[in-house]
Amino acid sequence: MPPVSNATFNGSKRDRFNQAFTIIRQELLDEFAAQNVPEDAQNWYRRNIDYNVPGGKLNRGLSVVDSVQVIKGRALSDAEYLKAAVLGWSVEFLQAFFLVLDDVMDRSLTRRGQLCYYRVPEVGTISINDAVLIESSIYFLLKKHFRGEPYYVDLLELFHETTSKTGTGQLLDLLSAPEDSVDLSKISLAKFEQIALYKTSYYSFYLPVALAMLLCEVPTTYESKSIGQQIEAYTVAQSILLPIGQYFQAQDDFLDFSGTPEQIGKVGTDIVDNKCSWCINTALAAASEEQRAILDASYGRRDPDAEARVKAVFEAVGLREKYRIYEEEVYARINTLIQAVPDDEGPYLKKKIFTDFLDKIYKRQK
Ligand code: DMA
Ligand code: MG
Ligand code: MG
Ligand code: MG
Repeated sequence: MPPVSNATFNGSKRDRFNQAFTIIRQELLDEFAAQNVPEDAQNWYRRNIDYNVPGGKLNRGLSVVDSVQVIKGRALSDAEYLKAAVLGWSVEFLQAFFLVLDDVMDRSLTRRGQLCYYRVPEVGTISINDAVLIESSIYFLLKKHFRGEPYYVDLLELFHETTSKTGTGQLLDLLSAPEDSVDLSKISLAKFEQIALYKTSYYSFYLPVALAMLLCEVPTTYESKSIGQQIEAYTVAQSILLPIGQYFQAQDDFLDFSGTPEQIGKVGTDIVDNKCSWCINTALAAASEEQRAILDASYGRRDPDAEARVKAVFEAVGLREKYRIYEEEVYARINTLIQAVPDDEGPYLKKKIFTDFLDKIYKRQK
């Protein structure tokens, strides 16, 4: 492999991003080996990365690169591309870190079309430590590629704060879904929205765009020439991206119920896990007394027949149609928010950052 400073990127958007992964992966493996650890540990670390990091849809990672290009308003040099891709892959590493642990806590079976990592026989609870190593890889990459930049501390704080928000969200998710004590009167769509905000919106939507903004050195506050107003750039970005994240989690919950494992790469567990999902809350709002009684008796039980009865109620209340209507409404509402973003020349916000990201997920089937 040529030295990183001479790396070139070519082909499709995904090809280029994967070429950056090859470089990043080798940097991590070299650094790991340089600690003089035995070969079995090196092999273990390599498999950990390869099993958990690269196999996703890459929406989050690619959005960093796409946003950088939109803000700069031009194609990137290879050196610029690598920096953007390192930040993009750092989001994918953060996602991998959370997913390895999420699957343990949710007792999930499959992820991205393969066995959940903790279910690989020789892995088991070592997956918890492997998640730590995936997370620490982020900080090695940031140091290696950004240590000399004026915004290095901002990157670190953003990753730390985002991790904290997501951990909080996972706690809210788990506390709202106790094992063996189902009480559907304790959950609500408002509760769903708060959980989704913390567990999903910050790391999946705000983080990729905020990283691109930091890389492009978008100022915290600037005077918009096009509308003659002060813009709090990161606050405006949050006001759009956080609702997109809640919409994304509603999709994730709907696909957990309606998607096939072949389609979504995972077996849905929300019903048996007693999760405060978009589906159960939307069904509760529409259920008759009889249907409510079935949900009370069957939700959150680790029993396939009980799960089937819940699914039958979801169908009977017309959940698919309610989701279709919800998706149209939320898409229109978020587009209205985006239309208020001023487009200014220079390293500033643009509507296209947000429309591109929203259109990556609108009507997604996986
Ligand atoms: C995922 O929520 C949230 C994080 C922070 C990984 P989830 O458990 O609904 O995700 P999945 O359906 O992918 O297991
Ligand atoms: Mg899960
Ligand atoms: Mg979860
Ligand atoms: Mg889910």
